[in-house]
Amino acid sequence: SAVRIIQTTPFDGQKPGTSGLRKKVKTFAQPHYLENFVQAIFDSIGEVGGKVLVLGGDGRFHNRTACQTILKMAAANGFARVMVGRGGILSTPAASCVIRKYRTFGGIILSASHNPGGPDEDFGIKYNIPAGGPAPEAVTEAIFARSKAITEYRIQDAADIDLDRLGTQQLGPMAVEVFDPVADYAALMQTLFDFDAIRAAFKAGFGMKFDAMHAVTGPYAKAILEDMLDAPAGTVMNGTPLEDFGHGHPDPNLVHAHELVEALFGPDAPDFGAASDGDGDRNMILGKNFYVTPSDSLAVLAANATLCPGYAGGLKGIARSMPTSAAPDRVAAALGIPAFETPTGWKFFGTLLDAGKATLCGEESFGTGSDHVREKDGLWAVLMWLNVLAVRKEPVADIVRAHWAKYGRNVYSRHDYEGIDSAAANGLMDHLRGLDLKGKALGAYKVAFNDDFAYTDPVDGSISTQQGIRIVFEDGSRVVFRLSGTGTEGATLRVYIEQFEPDVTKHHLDPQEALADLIKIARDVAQIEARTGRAEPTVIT
Ligand code: VG1
Ligand code: CO
Repeated sequence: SAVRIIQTTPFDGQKPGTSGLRKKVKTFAQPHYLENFVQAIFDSIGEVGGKVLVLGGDGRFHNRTACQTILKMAAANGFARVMVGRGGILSTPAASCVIRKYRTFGGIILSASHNPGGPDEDFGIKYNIPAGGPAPEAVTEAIFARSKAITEYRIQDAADIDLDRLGTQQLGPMAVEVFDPVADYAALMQTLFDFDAIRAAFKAGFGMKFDAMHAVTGPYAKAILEDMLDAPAGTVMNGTPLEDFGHGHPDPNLVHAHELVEALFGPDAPDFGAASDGDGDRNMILGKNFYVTPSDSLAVLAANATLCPGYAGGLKGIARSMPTSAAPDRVAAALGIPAFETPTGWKFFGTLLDAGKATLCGEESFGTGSDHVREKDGLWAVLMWLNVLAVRKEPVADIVRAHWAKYGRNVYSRHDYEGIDSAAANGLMDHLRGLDLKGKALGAYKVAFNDDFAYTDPVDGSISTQQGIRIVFEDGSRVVFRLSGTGTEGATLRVYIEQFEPDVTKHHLDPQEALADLIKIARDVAQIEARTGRAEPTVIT
């Protein structure tokens, strides 16, 4: 078979966002669109000749087609071998695991994560570096720059690979190894958690529901929870990956994971509920009639980490994204270990993990993870909770309430205004950026400072600016404003609201009530309704 060199011209807007390039399927399906971006990746990451690449995705519509194209391009660009998950399936954390385990030259992950899938919905692609994590900004900038100058791409003239047949096949001069996407990941989980204790808990009647939301974690959750840990059949709901996620929105939050939420807040609620997103890197944790915010989840896991074999030696540090609540910082202080505050997006945790400065990381957006891989990891978080619950034998709600009683509660909520006009959104951010609020009163709160968050990476010194507007009050409460970098339609404004509550008699309050004054301040100061026409957010988490 021969290599074909195809002439092409650049597309506008192939700039990776918070987590890779995400666009409508229709955009990706245009002739040369995917090819240009893939060639831009191969041109930007150094010599690829003779190297091994990992490939797979969340199984959404266009996943298989894109896999075939990328395999042929990898062959034409000189890769020696590509390891592709069977059926083109590979969760984001499993991709990170496999890249690290087999020391490959990184991998390509096909996912638009929590965004809906289908012919009229979203697709996405990102490159992960040999350490296993999302490419840092220097690399994504190089890929973007290359995408603007591209004139040709290389593709092998060859038949499609059978993605469902395990084993090695030949594609021109390159080997394609179709592998079981679950095995390596499941083996890693076994080294971190006390499977015997979890198995014993299930045997004793501990009840759980896991909602895979028709997305990629289904096969992983069935293999680990039902087959290895003996959870009853049916513990995993919606466990078969579908190209359109069953017309759902595979975002594990109180709004989109409603089937699970109804089960956990219903009359026969099991002890524990969890869900993951399209590509398996997010998690939502529920107890019987109880919702654990992602920020609290990170804090509770950090405080209980030594109950798990993989973390029995203690934690080196805890890292969280800036909009995530400071609950994990309180645990870090109590443990006498450092706490790090990074911009939004998992790529910013990579250097801290590589340098051994942090062991656990998390984001308020249902992302939790550790140094076992370089991505956030939904099922890992669920297993860590299971390990803690199996050892402590207390309800989720009691564990979290006891945590608040000890450390105080960082009352927290995020309000999203989705699909607003981009110009209005940018205008709103410019307006906030122009304010000087220091020392001023907003309602009953006095502003300590306001800024646009900038970050200097403590390991490599790289600087990232304009990472979100913070208004921080003298009592430590704050409101934060960001525009989403993962959406594909208009703009999404995210407003993060946090207040510390040391008084245990107020810990039972609904965050929307407890934060009502700050929520109003945030809306007023940003002029949200006047600028966007929206009186209320579309999603509250
Ligand atoms: C969102 C979240 C962010 C997360 C990112 C990728 O980004 O806020 O915390 O890292 O999604 O998650 P944004 O820019 O839309 O706020 V995933 O599971 O979509 O890969
Ligand atoms: Co995701």
